[in-house]
Amino acid sequence: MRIVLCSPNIEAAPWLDGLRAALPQAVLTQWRPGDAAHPGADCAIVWNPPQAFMDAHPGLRLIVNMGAGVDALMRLRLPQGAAVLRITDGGMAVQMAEYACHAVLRHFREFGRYETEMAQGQWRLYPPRRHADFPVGVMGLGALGERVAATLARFDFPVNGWSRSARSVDGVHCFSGEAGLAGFLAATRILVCLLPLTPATQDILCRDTLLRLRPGAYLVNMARGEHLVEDDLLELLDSGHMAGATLDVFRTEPLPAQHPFRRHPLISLTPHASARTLPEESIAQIAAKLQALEQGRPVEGLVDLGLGY
Ligand code: NDP
Ligand code: OXD
Repeated sequence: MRIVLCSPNIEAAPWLDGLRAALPQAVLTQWRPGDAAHPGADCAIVWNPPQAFMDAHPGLRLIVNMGAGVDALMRLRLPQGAAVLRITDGGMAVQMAEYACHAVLRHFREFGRYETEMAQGQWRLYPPRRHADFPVGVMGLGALGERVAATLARFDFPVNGWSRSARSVDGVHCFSGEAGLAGFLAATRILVCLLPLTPATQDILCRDTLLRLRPGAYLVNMARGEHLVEDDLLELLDSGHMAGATLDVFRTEPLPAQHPFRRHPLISLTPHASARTLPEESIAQIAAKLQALEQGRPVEGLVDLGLGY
């Protein structure tokens, strides 16, 4: 196998070293913007490659994405017939569960409010809240969303889940498809987004969707910035329908210094940090998947190019 790595914005050395150790029989090279084509490459391992990389390598049979979301790849013209494989979990599901639980519990238990008031020298207690009044809904029950939904259910929140096809997760009330969306939203107050970004999910967190959540709703977006219509969220925070949001991903990253989210008192921000790619785990997973494919065994994470995830 002749593998070419292309990851313009990531330090390549640890990936090259790790992949060479894990796949000693493969020939592995690194392509940098401006390089000529690497002749004979049949497999690419990539993160945010430019179109020029794809154009230079029409012979690729397999493109391995060094992360979970393949939306950036799906925007490119890929070599005809190339399959796309992605990281599934790879140590990110537990990080997503940590992030979601932190955001949900911080809101539910009013820790942000207490921190602000203590810093102002106040000492005030608010009445305890009931889990039953804060049902959580997780959009996307895949490698990451399923773990998040199951973990939140352990904190006694009523948890709803929504996916494209019907799914079943212990302790989670599952809805699916367009037909299930209205019931899912009506049953949800804290909405957690872990959908892939596809033509079907772009702008899904819009005014119409958010208005169908229970009043005093809260949004946690850990998926992609393009899921959220930013002005709609700002309007619904102003109107009081939304009580706040925790956002990890944005339409423009880095988030511009003057962006209205930056200083909004009801919005908590992180810099696309909810689940970091872990090179060691990812390399081991990629190597295992490449070996399985070579031996004709099935692998998880082959992307359906028609659906875009
Ligand atoms: P998966 O492909 O494993 O799961 C996607 C889930 O979304 C599935 O349950 C799928 O349904 C559901 N889904 C897809 N399209 C629709 C639709 N049109 N309507 C309803 N449900 C839909 O993805 P992962 O869990 O691995 O990752 C999810 C996303 O998280 C990534 O695509 C990426 O954008 C984001 N991410 C963000 C990171 C960050 O640091 N902020 C880090 C890693 C990932 P079904 O089960 O029927 O297929
Ligand atoms: C991913 C990401 O999709 O880091 O893996 O956003």
